Amino acid sequence: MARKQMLAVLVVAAVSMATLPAMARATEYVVGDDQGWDLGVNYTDWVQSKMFVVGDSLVFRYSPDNHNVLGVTGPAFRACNKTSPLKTLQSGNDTIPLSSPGRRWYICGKANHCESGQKFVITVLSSLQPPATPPAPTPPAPASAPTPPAPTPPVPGSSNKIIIPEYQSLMVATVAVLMTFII
Ligand SMILES: [Cu+2]
Repeated sequence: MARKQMLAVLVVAAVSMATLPAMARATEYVVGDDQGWDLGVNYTDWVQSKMFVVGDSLVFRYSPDNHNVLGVTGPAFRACNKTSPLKTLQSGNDTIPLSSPGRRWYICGKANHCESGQKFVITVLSSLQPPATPPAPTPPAPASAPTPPAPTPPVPGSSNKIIIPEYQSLMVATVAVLMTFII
């Protein structure tokens, strides 16, 4: 097969991998999965394995006698401030469409549930492509440097984790193969 044809096939494959998952995807995430929206569920763990994209939705399932859902601002989230939520849901089976990119904060407004950990924050992406790649870790100072680097204090609330989906690894592999043809 001619090299150019080979290249064309690879380009088509790469473009398909980049666009197909984005078009096919519109996921309904049941908050807490089988455990639902309740006390004693680690929502930080639940969020960590997910990637939220515009078009997806959150489904909150809970006993409306015991819980509710408040959509709040970042500061209200951190302080568990329930006095002026942006949105209040209390049916026990609430769906929230994620219609725009950005951060969303949810807490339970009952008793001290928020303080007990019934809360989570998500970042909704505009597409499957992450908005930015995480910065590469700074290499340590060379051994010849006489002074050690000054310790940097951890920045609170800066854990803006970006998950790179599997298909992007495939993309990278495909591009690598492409490069061998071009070079
Ligand atoms: Cu609650």
